[in-house]
Amino acid sequence: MKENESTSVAGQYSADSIQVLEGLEAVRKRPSMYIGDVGSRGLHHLVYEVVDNSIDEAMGGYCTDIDVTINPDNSVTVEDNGRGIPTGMHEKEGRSALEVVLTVLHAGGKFSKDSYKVSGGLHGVGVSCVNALSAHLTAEIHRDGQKFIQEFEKGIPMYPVKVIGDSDRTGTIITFKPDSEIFSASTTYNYDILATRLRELAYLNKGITLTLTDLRDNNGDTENSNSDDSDPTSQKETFHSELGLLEFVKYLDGTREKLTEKPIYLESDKTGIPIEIAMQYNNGFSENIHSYVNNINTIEGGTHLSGFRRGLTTTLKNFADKNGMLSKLKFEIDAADFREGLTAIISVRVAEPQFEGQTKTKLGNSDVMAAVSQATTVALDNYLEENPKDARNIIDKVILAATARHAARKARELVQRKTVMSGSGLPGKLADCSDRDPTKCELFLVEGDSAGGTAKTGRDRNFQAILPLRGKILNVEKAMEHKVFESEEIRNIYTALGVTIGTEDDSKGLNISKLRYHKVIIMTDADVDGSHIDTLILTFFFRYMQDLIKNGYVYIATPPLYLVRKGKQEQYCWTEEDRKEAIELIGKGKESGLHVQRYKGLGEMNAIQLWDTTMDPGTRFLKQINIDNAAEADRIFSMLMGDEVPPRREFIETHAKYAKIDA
Ligand code: 0RA
Repeated sequence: MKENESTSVAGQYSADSIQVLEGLEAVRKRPSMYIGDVGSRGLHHLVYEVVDNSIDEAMGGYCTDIDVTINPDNSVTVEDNGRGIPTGMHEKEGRSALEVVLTVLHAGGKFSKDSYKVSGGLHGVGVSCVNALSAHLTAEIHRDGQKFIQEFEKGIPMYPVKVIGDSDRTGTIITFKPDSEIFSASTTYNYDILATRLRELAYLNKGITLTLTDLRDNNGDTENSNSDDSDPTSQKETFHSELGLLEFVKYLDGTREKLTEKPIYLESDKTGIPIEIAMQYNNGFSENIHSYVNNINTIEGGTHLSGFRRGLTTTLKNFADKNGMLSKLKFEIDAADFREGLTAIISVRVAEPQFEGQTKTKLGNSDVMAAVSQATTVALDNYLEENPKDARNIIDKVILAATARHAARKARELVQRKTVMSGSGLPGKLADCSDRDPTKCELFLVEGDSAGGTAKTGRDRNFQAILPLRGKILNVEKAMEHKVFESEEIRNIYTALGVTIGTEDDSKGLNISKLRYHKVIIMTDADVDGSHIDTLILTFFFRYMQDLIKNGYVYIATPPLYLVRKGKQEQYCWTEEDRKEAIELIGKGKESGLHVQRYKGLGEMNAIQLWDTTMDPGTRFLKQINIDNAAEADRIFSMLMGDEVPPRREFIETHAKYAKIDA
């Protein structure tokens, strides 16, 4: 926060105005520095930024409802029933407090106590950033019995705040339209992305009611909104949680078989650091711990996560020892064994969080470690004493995990050993490329040997390598670890990629520093089987090589669905709309005389066609896989690939319009 030492009021005003313009310009020049990127993430981040301010107001106890609306023109309105941003004249700045909040970078803290605001990192850059990156922004304030309004263009006020009527309520209503000059790829909001975040916020901030309403005709799921057969129904959801993380864990673990009657839940504020934790064991094999600091998902973990792990391990170990439950065990239990099949959420509020790590999502504050560890120990100890049956189930699960891990050790070593490989140490089935610079190289994981053969012929062997996979790989969601490492297909993937794992008991010590390709492209048929294989491979990457996804190295190739041809004229089509367009263009609207070929699989294309449509970097479409929301991704994978069938059907039915289902 700047301290301005100007003497005259007028002088100060103009100096501040210049600073405002410079500030806005800085944001518009390097938007990524403030909101991460100008792609889909950055676009959605604008909404989170505005909602965060309303959440702060709610955390202070002044606001109960936050309504987010996606308007027909893809602008977004965030409305709350808080006190309303103050509209009075701000003496020192020579303009209203509202204008200061909306135009001065990091001004938020000037007026509110801002106790759990985040300094640095992605969040907490302030509404002024949203304003700077919006073609238009309207602030409507209800306060002191009046209704105020002020509008902005690219962050610059169109006029000072003015009264436009009376009001019998209080609150803030911000409507902004992202600037397409900044978000040049797309300014179309995705309902599901916003819904997932608002749901998460409802669980993280119990008691608050958040709603999401989509007023667009087609709910934003197509870029070309000119189709006239769109369904004009609006979509609306309400998110509210009375029990907070307790309900969040139930939601995330909905389809898994639980080991305890209900989640273990704790809330504590003993050390001045508010801590909320919910955890539940299931009979699965993965560890799903999600941690948050001031509502931000700390995907790189940090001191709060370490504290939780330490508390969990020592408490369970002491309890088991004390009750003689480990006496029969002939080997050491590893810390990871205490977390197999555990779903947990840790949420802490830290006044001055220090964020470290590559993506600034790793908490560094050292005092948080002991606070979380202690809170975990106290709550877990009580729970185990009071629920002996659950305690027995948990310890049995830990012993099972330890035994399986012990057995898996050999299998893990198999991955590292050069058994199924050719002289080069690479899998015999791999057709490698000649370039050795990983940043230039691509590996295609191809469904089936026959398509693999076509891809080998069609590729550019300088930088494209091919690894054919035999049909469906193992469903790792349902398999114990040693089965995974015993699978030949999966071992081939490890060795082809040059990715290694710790052969010690901590199997998750993934090492991708020798990764041989920075694009790993899954290429399967454009049918139901192909989608299933995509999901199986993605599940494997998500559970065993998550760093690959996080670094943006994983892609899905998109082969075309049709070829429309007449004489020498031909056009490949990826969607139904493409096909209609091609018929319009080549056949002048008539299908007679046209040859329309439906591609059911990669095998129907020859090598040249496969290169032209799916492999040539100049013309192909690659879908990059990213994890927008780790908790939701975890839930979806457990549901799609786990053993409970009914929820899977429900998911496919409700998402049928997204799923590619063959007629
Ligand atoms: C500063 C002071 C006061 C309220 C707010 C900020 C405020 C900001 C936002 C942003 C979105 N919704 C908001 N609601 C409130 C209140 C000061 C007072 O009334 O004493």
